Amino acid sequence: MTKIQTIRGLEILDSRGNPTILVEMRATNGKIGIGMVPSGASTGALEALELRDKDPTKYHGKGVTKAIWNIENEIAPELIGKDPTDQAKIDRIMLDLDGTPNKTNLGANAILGVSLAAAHLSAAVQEKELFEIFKNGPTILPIPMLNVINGGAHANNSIDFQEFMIRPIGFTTFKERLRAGAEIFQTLKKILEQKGFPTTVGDEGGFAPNLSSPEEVLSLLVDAIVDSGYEPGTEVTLALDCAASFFYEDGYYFVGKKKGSTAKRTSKEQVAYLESLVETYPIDSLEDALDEKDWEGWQFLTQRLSSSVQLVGDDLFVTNPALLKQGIKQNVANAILIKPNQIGTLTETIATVDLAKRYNYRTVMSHRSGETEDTTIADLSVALATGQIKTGAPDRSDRTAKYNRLLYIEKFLM
Ligand code: 2PG
Ligand code: MG
Repeated sequence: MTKIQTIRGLEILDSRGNPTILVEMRATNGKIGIGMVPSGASTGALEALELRDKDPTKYHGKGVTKAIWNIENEIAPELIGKDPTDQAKIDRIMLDLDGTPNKTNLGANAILGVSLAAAHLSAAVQEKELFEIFKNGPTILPIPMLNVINGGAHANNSIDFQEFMIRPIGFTTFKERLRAGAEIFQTLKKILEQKGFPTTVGDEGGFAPNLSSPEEVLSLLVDAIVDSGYEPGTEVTLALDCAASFFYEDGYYFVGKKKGSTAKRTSKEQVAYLESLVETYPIDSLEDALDEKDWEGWQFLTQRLSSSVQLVGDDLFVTNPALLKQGIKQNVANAILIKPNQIGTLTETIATVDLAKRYNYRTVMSHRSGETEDTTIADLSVALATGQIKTGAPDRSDRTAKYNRLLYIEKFLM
């Protein structure tokens, strides 16, 4: 049997220029698997722990050498000699070794790096594509959700909502979906230029102009869809990630926080406002529409909107099966964002997708705002048939790497 021979970690940079982890796992037959770990900016409070050095003299405290030490000195001795194709066992050994609910001993970034490297090594050892080793039913190419205007914690502009996405739903192939998205993105750039706005981009590659309100952004997006020759609502819809925790404080949703306004809404008023947006614009998906602690508000939101809109829990569920179970029980949301680094292992990530599907919650595979050239989530979206993926705008290599991998899978591998 081929066995794991070495596991090594390396401090690399993510797309924001902050340190993150690369893990290399080698097998006795010479095959190599490499995984790279992403990092969020608008993180949910209950996410598994991202271990940082907190040494102010290096990388402003964001170094990850302790996590790498854990990989090479705590995790590696337990995994060397084991079967690299047994993902569940590898992940289980790490979970037991860590022994905490939120991976606070070893760090979820250390654990996920190894989990990802093991998956890639498993594919290499079996001479299979990555998506093939995880598939447990029919595979499908996802609908991309392209984040074309960035705000919130992802851009230094005046917009409070974090992500304005386009969803090319009316096409049969991934290639056509991505082409529509890329065309609309280029049209949007022209419209912004014509109106005198800068077309510099935010953390996820979307434009980050100082637009005055969500309504102004949404109108521009509808214009960009129409001017590109597509029909809003049937061919291309809109999605928001409000990332509402960013502007929620003491039970109120602040309106125009980044512009310094102190106007605020109650939870019910915020739901009414979102309803009006959904009625006016072709929006069919709302992520983190309310704060992660506002479960009562979420129940009300779900009652009001779940029959017409996909309500995605991100910070709300943090890819955690226990929190998703609570959501299912309390009739909160109808979809879940899936981010492997929120929970820390691929085995747990897959379990959360399975649970969501069993209860008819829709699933959206997702990147983080701090990314690398690692494209594992593209393969996972196909293998687990999540149906949707969000991995930023159709520009910047950290984002297009995933979209390009999906084009490759569709053309050459399916
Ligand atoms: C989100 C993500 C990814 P971050 O909120 O959905 O777009 O952002 O990685 O900063 O949490
Ligand atoms: Mg989100």
